[in-house]
Formats: sequence, structure tokens, C-alpha cells
Amino acid sequence: MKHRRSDFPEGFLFGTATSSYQIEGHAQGGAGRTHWDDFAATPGNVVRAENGARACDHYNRYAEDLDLVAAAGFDCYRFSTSWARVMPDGRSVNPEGLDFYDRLTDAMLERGIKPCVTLYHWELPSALADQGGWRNRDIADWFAEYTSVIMGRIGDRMYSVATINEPWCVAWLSHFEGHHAPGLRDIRATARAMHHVLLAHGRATQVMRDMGLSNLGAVFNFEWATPADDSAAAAEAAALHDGYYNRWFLGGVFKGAYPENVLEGLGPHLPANWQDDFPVIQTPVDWCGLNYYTRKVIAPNDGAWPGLHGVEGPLPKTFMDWEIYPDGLYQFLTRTARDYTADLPLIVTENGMASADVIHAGRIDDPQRITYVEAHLDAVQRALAEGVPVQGYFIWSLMDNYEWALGYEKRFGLVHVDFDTLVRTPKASYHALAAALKA
Ligand code: IFM
Repeated sequence: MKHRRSDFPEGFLFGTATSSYQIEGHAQGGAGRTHWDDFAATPGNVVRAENGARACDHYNRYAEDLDLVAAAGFDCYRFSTSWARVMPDGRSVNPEGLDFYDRLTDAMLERGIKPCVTLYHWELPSALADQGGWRNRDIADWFAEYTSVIMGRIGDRMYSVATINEPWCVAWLSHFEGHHAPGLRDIRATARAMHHVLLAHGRATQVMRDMGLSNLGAVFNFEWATPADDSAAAAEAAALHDGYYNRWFLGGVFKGAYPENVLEGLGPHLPANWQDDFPVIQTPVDWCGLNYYTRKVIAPNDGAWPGLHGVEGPLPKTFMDWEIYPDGLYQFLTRTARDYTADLPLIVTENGMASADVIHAGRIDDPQRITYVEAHLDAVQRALAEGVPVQGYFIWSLMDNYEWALGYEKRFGLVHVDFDTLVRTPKASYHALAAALKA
């Protein structure tokens, strides 16, 4: 790799990220059924109907996995706790689940790794989905209760805490586009989920403040929107995509306001008195996390609101068919600081690429992943040079895992996983990063 740790400011943190349902093996340890189990069991939703029942069996192999994190020289490990493992029916506690996260935390600390937890990375207990899930305002209280239970057990040893990973996926992707659990395509459900996900973030942050915890953050996924041509209509469509994908969440948490262009569509479907929730939604955080992968080229169409669609872009693509556009990361870092967060620390909490990695004679060569990471680290350095307070960079992901509706074939890992034998093999990108971090 062309970068070295020493090319970044003193104290800049490097980490790698995973999430519970994608790696743990959800069928073990008394975890409850989740809406992802239900979604995957419904024909047509997930490639080969794959689910997270076994995944990478991290539940049993976490020591080996954390050895890999430590051996690469990462400062931090970003993991998530599963609501359904800690509270199988969403309300009562599974002691085995708490014990697992307790062991996992201590195993990180024993290896000198900073634990960076995310409280929700999408495994909603089915029992709560039955009660309306993210459409039900009560979810903010349910999530606050879960937060106090899990943080009551491991909060004292966390380096940092994020509430909800990628609220756009939780709300829009899952309730408007139907691509993720619960698989709805309903504008009213979407509007409620878009609001309740931020309300739940705020309530959980309040709970943790009351517990005396610190270094609390919010994590958003951003996608840059490029107009398909020079027309005013394309510019308007791209601005709307930017509104519901990116600005809705930043606006809610940092300004106490939602974008007007998005309210034109979602406003009639929001719950009564939604504006009154902004004081909770705006509960101060200590940092803002950005997950960034790609951009989308946006064109207008004559359909119902939002009246736009993505079109094929000209740039090289990853195995997800996502265009590689590192400039978007630079744009988001500079824009977020300028328009929303000022001096608040920003952390790139996810960045990485899927490729069709294969083993040849025990080696996996993934030069495209090394190039991808280099290009995005260049973007971070450009933002740093302009004074943007970027404090860390996390690669998605430590190892190949369950890529949700796309099953197990989209490999994002620095470490290859054979899903038959569960053998882990570090890829060339892992070795390159290890050398860069030690240099
Ligand atoms: O695998 C996902 C992860 O769960 C959330 N962020 C994006 C990743 C790649 O799609």
C-alpha cells in the first residue's frame, strides 16, 4: 500500500468492522428469531434464501478472529450487539447473550483492541416486528430499554458507542424499496420509520448519557448523487435523492429539521406532532460516523413521488455493481463538517469493496481492494489537509460474511472465509494493510 500510518495525524485510528447477524451464527446461544430470518424465509427475497443461522460461526471462533484484528495492527474493532441475542423477544433478557458480549469485550481488551460497539445493525426481534417494528413509535422506548440492558453489562469497557447503523437502510431501503427486512414498499410505513429511527437514536443516546457513558456517536450511510445530465430536472432529482438518502438524517440530528424537498413526499405520512421530537433527536453526540461506498447517477422520471431513478454510470464498478467514486468521500467529509457538524470529530466508520475473490494455492490476490482503499485514504487525506476533523477510518469488513439480500457470494472481507469449512485465510489486502499499519 502506498500509505503508511505515519502519513496520518498522531492518534488517527484505524479499524475494521463487522456486524452481529452477518458473522456470529444466529442459531446459537439462545438468540431469538429476527425479522431477517423471516425475510430470508420468504421466497425471492434473498439469494438462495440464505440466512445468518451459521454465518462465519464467530460466536465460537471470535478468539481467532480477534487475533486477526490484532495481528493486522488495527487500533479498533467495530462490532455490533444483536438485540435478538440479548433480548430474544425484544423485552426479556437472555443471560447467555450478555455473557457472550462480555467475553467478546474482554477478548478485545486482552489483545489491546479498542471496542467500538454499534447497538443495532438490523436484527430486530420478530416479536417486535409483529408489533409494527420501526412503524410503531414505541420502538424508541423498546430500543432505550435494550440500550440500558446491554450497556449496563459492557458499557464500562467500550471505547465508543454508536446507536443505529445506517438509518437510511433501516427506514428507506427496508420500507420503501423493500430490499431489506421487513421488505415493505409503503410510503406511510417509510415516513414513520424515517422518523422513528432517529427518535430511537436520540432516546438511546439520552439513556447512555444518564448512565454516564461517553464517546457516543451517530452513524449514517451516504451515497453521492450525480445528476444524469445538465437539465434542471436532473439537478432537482439528484437533490431529492440527496435529501432522502443523506440530508434527512444529518438535518434531523444536527439541525432539528428535515429537508423541504423530502417533506413534500413524506410530510403527509409522518406521525402527528413529529416536530416536537427534535429535542430528543438532537441529543448531542460526540462524533459522527460516515459509511461510504459509492455514488449514484440520478435521472428524473414521470412516476409517482419521488419520480427519479438511478441510471448506469460510466465508472469502474465493484462486484456489487457499485461505481468506484472516491471523490464522494471527500465531498461528504467536507460538506458534513461545513453544513452540519463544524468541529465535531468525523469518523469513516465503513468503507470497502466486494470482489469475486478466489483462492489459488492458498493465496487470495485482491489488488483491486488495495487500490480501492488507497483511493479512499487519499480522499480522507484531502479532507484532513483542508482542516476537516477526520479522526479514524474503518474498513468494511474484517472477513467475508452474510451480505444480506445478496447472501454469501459478495465478499467484502480482508480475510477470506470458506463457508463450507469456515477456514479463514487472510487476503493480500490484509497483509498490505498490516504492513502499512506497522510501518
Ligand atoms: O454489509 C453491509 C453492512 O451491513 C452495512 N454497510 C454496507 C455493507 C456492504 O453492503
